[in-house]
Amino acid sequence: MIRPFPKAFKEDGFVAVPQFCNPMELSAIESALARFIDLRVHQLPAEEVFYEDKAKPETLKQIQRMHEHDDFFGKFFNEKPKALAEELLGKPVIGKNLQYFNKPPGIGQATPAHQDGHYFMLQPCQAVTMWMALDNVDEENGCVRYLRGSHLDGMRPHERTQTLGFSQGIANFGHTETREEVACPAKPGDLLAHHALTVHWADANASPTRTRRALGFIFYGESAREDKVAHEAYQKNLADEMSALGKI
Ligand SMILES: O=C(O)CCC(=O)C(=O)O
Repeated sequence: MIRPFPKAFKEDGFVAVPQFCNPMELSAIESALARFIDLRVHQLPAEEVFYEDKAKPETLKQIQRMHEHDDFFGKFFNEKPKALAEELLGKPVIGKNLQYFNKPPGIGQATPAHQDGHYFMLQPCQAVTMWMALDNVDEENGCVRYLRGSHLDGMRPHERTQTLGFSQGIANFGHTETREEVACPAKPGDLLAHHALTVHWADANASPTRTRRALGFIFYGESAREDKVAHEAYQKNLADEMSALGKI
């Protein structure tokens, strides 16, 4: 039996929504994205744009806060994704981030296992992240993977990683996991949504030819309180470190 999305989200900590965007919506997103990459990316602060190799524009891997820099993405973010976030969390939400993710062919790195709530620093930890495929994403080019029900186990200890864009990963991940691992292949327009406590990760892009592009949408429950001081201090230290290493 197919469970309603909020029920699946509550029980599993994630839900797959096939064809969240139709071909017409996707085509509008692709045009806006191409325009954004062409015209806006070079104006953004270094800590909002990451490349696998910053000397090679074709290795663009992440853009942050696109909704703040572009009217199309600002409007889109606050329509369908926001409505779904409110349905899944069962409460009003605030849009926090619209991100672009890519894993360029052959060099796109793995995403370490993590819980988004560790980055968000919220009390209580009520937030939802959505991830919508723009390419065909499968096991070869690094589909998202979840531990089903892991949002029920609370926050796990994280430690520093050397992955640009995912600086924290779960310590000792994989040593004693008991929850079921679920790989989530997706087609363009398919969306995954997960709770901020759900453990997830993705492999590197092992395809020599295929990109692995996606948009991410992050919404916090309106009543969740952010530790802004700690969050900004962490982000600043990280940006200083990345800059000193020549990574951004
Ligand atoms: O694109 C990925 O590999 C991971 C994205 C992710 O971790 C997230 O959206 O929370």
